[in-house]
Amino acid sequence: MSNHVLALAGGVGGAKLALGLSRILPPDQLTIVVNTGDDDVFHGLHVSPDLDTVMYTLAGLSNREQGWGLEGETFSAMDRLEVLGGETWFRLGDSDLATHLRRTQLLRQGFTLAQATSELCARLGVAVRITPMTNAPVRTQVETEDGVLPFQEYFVHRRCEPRVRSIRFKGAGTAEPAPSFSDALDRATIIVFCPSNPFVSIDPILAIPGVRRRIENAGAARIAVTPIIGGRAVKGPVGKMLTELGHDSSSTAVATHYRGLCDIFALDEADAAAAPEIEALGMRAVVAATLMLDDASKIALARRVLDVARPDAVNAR
Ligand code: FO1
Repeated sequence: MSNHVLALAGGVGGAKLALGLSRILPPDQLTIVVNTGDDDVFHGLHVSPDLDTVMYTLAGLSNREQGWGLEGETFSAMDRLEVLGGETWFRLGDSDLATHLRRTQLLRQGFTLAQATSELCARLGVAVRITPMTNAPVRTQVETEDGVLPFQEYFVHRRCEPRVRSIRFKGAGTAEPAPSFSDALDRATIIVFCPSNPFVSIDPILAIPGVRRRIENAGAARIAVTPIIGGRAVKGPVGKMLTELGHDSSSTAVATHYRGLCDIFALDEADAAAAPEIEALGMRAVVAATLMLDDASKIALARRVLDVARPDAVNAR
C-alpha cells in the first residue's frame, strides 16, 4: 500500500503544518481536509476562511503576520462600503474579494465547494489536494452567555469575548464527507490532527456523519499536534474555550478530547512534564518543537510528525 497522509486542519495552525507537510510529500501523497464550519455569506459572497487560509499559505500568498488574508492587501472596497453605509466588521480585502467572487460564481454555475476549491487552487498553482470537509452547508454556532452567535459574529465581531457554553454545527447531521475526503479516509496510512482549535476547527470535521467512526476504526497511524504551548494557545481562543467549557488550558486536556481518535500526541518541549499524563490516556506522547515561526520550523515539525507516525512505528497498537 502506498503512503497517503490525511491532514485535518482549521485555519492558521493547520495551514502552517500543512505547508510543512506539502514541502516534504509529493502532492499525490497528501490530502488536506479543511473545516468549513467558519464559512458564511458576506455581501452575497461565499467566504470560506479556513480553506482560503490554507490555500493562500500553500500558494505563498498569505499575510503571515495576520494569519489570514493576502500579503500586501488593501481595503479600498471596505472603506467605500463604509461610506455607503454597508457592514464592514468582517474585513474583505480588495484582492481577497476576487477569490470570494470567483468561488461564488463557480458555486452558482453548479460546481461543488470541493470542485470550486480545486479550481481556485489550480489557478493559484497549488498542486496539493485541499478539500472542504463537506460540500454541504455546515455552520458553526457558538452558544454563549449572550445567546447563540454565528461563528464569525462570535470570532470577529465580538472578538471571542462572550463566555462559551457549547458549540454546535448546524447542518452537520445531514452532511456527507466530500468525495475527496472520503477517498482519503479510505487510503490514509497516516492521519494528522493539525494544531488547530479542537472545538471549532477539528470537531466540525468529526461531526460529519461517519467520520469519527472511520477515524476510530482506521488502520492508519493517527497523530495529533497540540495547539497549546505552556498552557496557552499559540493563536486564537482555544485556551479561553477550554476553561469556559470546564477543562484546564493544557495539552493534556486537548489529548483527552482526542482520546480514542489518536495513537500519538505531540506536545511541546515546554510541556514535556505532561508526557506521563498523556501516556496514561493510552497515547504515545512525543515531545517536539511545535512553535512554527518560519518555514524551516514548519518543515521540521512536519518531518517529526511523519517520522513518529510511520506505520511500522505504530503497528503494535
Ligand atoms: N479575522 C479577523 O479577525 N477579522 C477580520 O476582519 C477577518 C476577515 C476575514 C476575511 C476573509 C477570510 O478568509 C478570513 C477573515 N478573517 C478575519 C479570519 C477568520 O475570521 C478566522 O481566522 C477564521 O475563521 C478562524 O480560523
